[in-house]
Amino acid sequence: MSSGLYQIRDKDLDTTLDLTKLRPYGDTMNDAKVQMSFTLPVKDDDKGAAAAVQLAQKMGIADPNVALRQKLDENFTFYVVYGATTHSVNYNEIEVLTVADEAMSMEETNEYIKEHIGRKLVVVGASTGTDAHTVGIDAIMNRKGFAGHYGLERYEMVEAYNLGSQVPNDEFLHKAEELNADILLISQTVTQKDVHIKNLTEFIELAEAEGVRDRMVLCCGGARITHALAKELGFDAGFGAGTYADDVITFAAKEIARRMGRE
Ligand code: B12
Repeated sequence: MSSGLYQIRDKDLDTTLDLTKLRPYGDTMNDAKVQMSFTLPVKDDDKGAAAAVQLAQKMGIADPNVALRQKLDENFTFYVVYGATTHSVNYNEIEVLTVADEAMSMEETNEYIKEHIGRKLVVVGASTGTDAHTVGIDAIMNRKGFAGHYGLERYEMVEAYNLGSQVPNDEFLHKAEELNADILLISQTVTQKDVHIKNLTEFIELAEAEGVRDRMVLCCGGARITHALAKELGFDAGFGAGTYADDVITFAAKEIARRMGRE
């Protein structure tokens, strides 16, 4: 037993965990506690707080408690609501489509490309359409990389071209063809009104119309992109939050080797 101020005894902990009825963990197993935040376009008063509570109840939150309410403007209020969800999920039945290749280090990737492909790979990336966010694609491509993972510009066996942001799909594709690209990286951050879906779909249609779809490995990424969504839209792979250059170049290099029969 700890001699500190707080003691947790085994008998205090509910150790029953049923993965067929998975619920959030707050203070004890199965207490289903969650916290959520949202803004309502109403005044910061008790009536607004009551509306936040009712909304939470309709979302399946039992005993909701407004933990914080903050006036944003005359007619906008921000709420943090705490409570227990009445829902659960069957964890055992969940299947997720993910990129199967386990990321290699930069050195391993360079060796892999030398050995299995025998030449540098040309990678062209951009944030396309109307999307002005560059930090994501820079994190993947810039020499210094992101969170201790070097970007593709630093890879000996990669020739990387980062075209920046708001690059129209046709311009992006034509530049990629001109550079004889092996791998295309498209970043999409804004998803309002499904603009990313429209833009990515337009890109695939364009690539197919120009007959280059199968000549390149097409990857897209962004905080709200999943591998499943990317596949559904016709891309070879999709990468979400927390991706590093290692992840995407491992997949793309192995995919090219697979296509060449040199895995
Ligand atoms: C910085 C920022 C901006 C800056 C961008 C500056 C720049 N040069 O990029 C500025 C101020 C310009 C901006 C503008 C806008 N923004 Co903004 N912005 C952000 C912010 C704060 C951070 C985004 C970021 O840089 N993340 C860090 C990077 C490293 O993460 P990432 O992009 O997810 O990238 C990682 C992965 O996703 C992945 N990845 C990304 N792309 C790719 C591509 C490939 C191929 C691969 C393999 C991997 C990959 O790898 C990266 C590293 O792990 C977010 C809020 C937030 N906290 O996330 C809002 C946010 C993204 N912005 C948002 C919005 C709405 C806008 C505007 C539309 C606002 C407006 N009304 O004008 C405009 C966009 C205008 C336009 N035409 O695009 C919304 C998007 C909501 C949505 N789902 O659509 C957010 C989420 C804010 C919010 N909560 O509302 N923004």
